[in-house]
Amino acid sequence: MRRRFTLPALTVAATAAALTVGVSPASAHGYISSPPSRQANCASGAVANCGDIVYEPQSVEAAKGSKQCNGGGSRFAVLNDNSRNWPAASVGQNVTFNWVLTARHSTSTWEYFIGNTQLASFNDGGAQPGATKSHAVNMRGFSGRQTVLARWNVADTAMAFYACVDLNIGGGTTPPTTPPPTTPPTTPPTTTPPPTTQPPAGGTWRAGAAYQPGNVVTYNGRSYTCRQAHTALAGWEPPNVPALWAAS
Ligand SMILES: [Cu+2]
Repeated sequence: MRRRFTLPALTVAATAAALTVGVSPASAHGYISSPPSRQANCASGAVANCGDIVYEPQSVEAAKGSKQCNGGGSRFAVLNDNSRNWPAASVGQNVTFNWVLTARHSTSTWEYFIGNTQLASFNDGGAQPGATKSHAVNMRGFSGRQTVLARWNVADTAMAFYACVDLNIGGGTTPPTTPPPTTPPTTPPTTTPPPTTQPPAGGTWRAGAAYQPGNVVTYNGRSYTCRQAHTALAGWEPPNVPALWAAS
């Protein structure tokens, strides 16, 4: 997507998106789905009363260089609130972070921090990522409850995407099991975008299909309702992308 002079336009679009159902694909970007980031925990309903982030966990975009969970932008300040009871995923010293990218911006680097310590940096040299991205990151001896800040630095804009992941780090050498995909919502969002027409009968989710809000699909035996218009890609399976699909 072209982003050279779209900051005011983006703000308007994001505001409009917040006021209407669903979210414009133009404001879709990416976030860490597992271990669940703070925005993923909001989108899944694991943490309540998060505000608009529940509709667009992929949209935590702000200028590069921030150490705040919301990137220091004007939106989503709830993500910085350490007094929230953020669930902490139990992990070992090696953690695989899995991103879901709803827009695949060419990328300079992916960075991971605990406090001021940079745990890892991955340089993509301007390449365009796929629909998902995974990084194995060593916790460098940090233990106990910690918050990892991840930054996805876009190559051709001044912006980055931010995700904070709360972890409970064990000290052992046992490699961690791969965390499961973000769990479906246990409680519905406070305001579910109402479909304007009756959802069609559910077919099986498939990559390449175009979906509209209200469409119902089945995937691995569960049904999901589309929350945002999009064309499905491999890696965007409904359980992976709560921004796009709500479990029924
Ligand atoms: Cu984007």
